[in-house]
Parts: sequence; structure tokens; C-alpha cells
Amino acid sequence: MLIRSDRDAFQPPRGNPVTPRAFYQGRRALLQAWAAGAAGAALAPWAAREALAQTARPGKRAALPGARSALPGAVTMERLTAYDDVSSYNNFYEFGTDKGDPVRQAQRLRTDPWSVRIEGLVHKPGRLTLEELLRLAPMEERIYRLRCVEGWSMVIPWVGYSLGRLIERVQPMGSAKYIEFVTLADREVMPGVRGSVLDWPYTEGLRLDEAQHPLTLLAFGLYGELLPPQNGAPLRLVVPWKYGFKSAKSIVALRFVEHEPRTAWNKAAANEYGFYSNVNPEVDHPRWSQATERRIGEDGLFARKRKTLLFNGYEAQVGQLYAGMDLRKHY
Ligand SMILES: Nc1nc2c(c(=O)[nH]1)N[C@H]1C(S)=C(S)[C@@H](COP(=O)(O)O)O[C@H]1N2
Ligand SMILES: [Mo]
Repeated sequence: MLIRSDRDAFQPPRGNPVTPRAFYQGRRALLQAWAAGAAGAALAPWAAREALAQTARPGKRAALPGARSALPGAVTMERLTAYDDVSSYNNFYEFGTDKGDPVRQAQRLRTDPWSVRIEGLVHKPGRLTLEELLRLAPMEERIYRLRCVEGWSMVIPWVGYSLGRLIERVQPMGSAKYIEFVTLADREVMPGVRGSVLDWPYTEGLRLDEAQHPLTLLAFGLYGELLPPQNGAPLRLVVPWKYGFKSAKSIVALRFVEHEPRTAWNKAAANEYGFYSNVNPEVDHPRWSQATERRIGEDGLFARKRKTLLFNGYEAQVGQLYAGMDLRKHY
């Protein structure tokens, strides 16, 4: 594996078009373009400085640079959630059910070596190593809102590339209609897996067209560095218009299937967690409202609740995927 220790800078594989230098030069050029109004609304110089400061590397893990995504909807200008919050307030039930459990318990997760099995209805099944996955497509930085079904949200600068790039590589058959995502279940290092909170391994699923949507991210990093274990190292999904639990962490297999797969949360409580789980302020969870959310880091005395947006604010990009569907029925 290329990553020898947390402190070693990630070395872009040969042939990867994104070098760290190109990344920083590219970002400087992008910021200048923003300031000049070339990329839509002009940013004031202070805002440009803040955008640069926001994504400063925390220096905790190996660097994983990515060029700011040019994809519509892929970069929100909302204030980022602090790295310390992103990496210490987590849901990763394999390591325990308290928000503070993953950061304490996940440091023993071994991500080297790692590979992902490609199974089912594809012309190119097999196993891809993490090295192969890291160089499969250029890395991009995408700043997405992540809305947990529990009613809190964060804004996180992820690094990765569209899952569609991997899907096209493995050539799905015409009969493949869904992808089931299987994640690691290692009793040795994951205390939660010895219990029965969920039916392990944690699995998730997407319709093939959802998985192929350019906003669906295969993430390897955040804040310009490799993912911390508690955030789903070495690779995870980020599906920004769906509740956070659809964004499966520490993925070990993709299964291309014909029928809608069961998912870990659907098995645990089908009336509470449907297959689609699109963020929708009008469809309440059976036990609480989904109309508002609390932004992590804004929980002080005067913090206001934010209104939750349909499809988490990504309606312009993804609404068409659900045209004609009854979103109350397909919750
Ligand atoms: N394997 C696995 N993936 C998972 C979870 C989990 O418990 N296990 N929790 C999900 C939930 S409920 C949320 S909100 C997000 C949280 O991601 P974060 O901790 O990086 O913010 O991860 C999702 N992915
Ligand atoms: Mo969640």
C-alpha cells in the first residue's frame, strides 16, 4: 500500500492527472475566477479567503488532494462543519451506538490492505484493490450537506469521484437494476458487530440510476485528507440527497442485482426506514418530525433550527429521478 503512515503524504499514482501542485494551483485559479465573477455569483475577497481557509488541511491523516468539483450542486457555499465535529460526532454502529464511540473505538480498523469485490450482474466482476480504486478517476473536492435521519446535519468537504466512474468500469448487464453495498463486519475490531443492534454486515442499496447520478460520491477523504476510520475509511458512499444512513461506510463489496435489495435499517424497522430514504421535510419519521434540523456546531443558546429542504436541497439535480413517484409511499 502506498500509505505508510498517517503522516506520510499520499503520493498520487503515476498517470493520475491530479498532482498536489496542480491541485493548489488549480484552486488558486478557481478562487481568482470566483472573485472575478467568472463562476457565477462573485465572491468578495474575504469570502474567497474564507473558502481557502475552510479547506485547510487539519494535518491528521495523509493528504488526499482533489480539485474543486465543477459539477452543478456539488459545492455548497455554506459554512463548513469543523473537522473536529465531523470526526468526533459519528454514527458507525459497528463501533458502538453512542456518537462518541466511533472515534474512540475505530482507530484499530485496518484499512491496508483493502479491496472491494464486484459481484453479480456485471461483465467485469472481480476484486479491485484500494490502490486501483484510488487511481480509477481524478479526485474531486465536493462540499455536501449530510442530513441524518435523527435530525442533525453537517456540511463536509469530501474528496472522491462519482460512483458512476466505477460503475462504467465494471460494465453492468442490462438486467442489473440495483446495487447492494456491503460493508465490513469484523468482530475482532468492531465491538458493535458482536451485538445484535443490526443484522451485520451493514448493507445499503441504490437503484442503478441513483447510483449512476453524478452527485453520488465514492469518497476516500474529507478536508483534503484520507478519511478517518470513524468516517468510514478507506472508502464510503456519500449520497447527499438521502438520509445519512444510505451513505454506507467502509465498503467491501458492490453487488449488481435485479431486485430491490433489503437494507440493514429496513430489516431493523421497515415502517421507519424505507428503501429510498430521500430527505423530505413533508414525510415525518413515525416517531418524530423531519421538518427541521440542527446544524452541528450551531447548537449554542441562540442556535436556530434550520428548515429541512426537499432532497436536502438537491432537488434541481435529482428531482427527475423520482418523477411520477409517490414520495409518501416510497419513503
Ligand atoms: N457501515 C456503516 N455505515 C454507516 C453507518 C453505520 O452505522 N455503519 N451509519 C450511517 C449514518 S446513520 C450516518 S448519519 C452516516 C454518518 O457519517 P459520518 O459519521 O461520517 O458523518 O454514516 C452512515 N453510514
Ligand atoms: Mo444517520
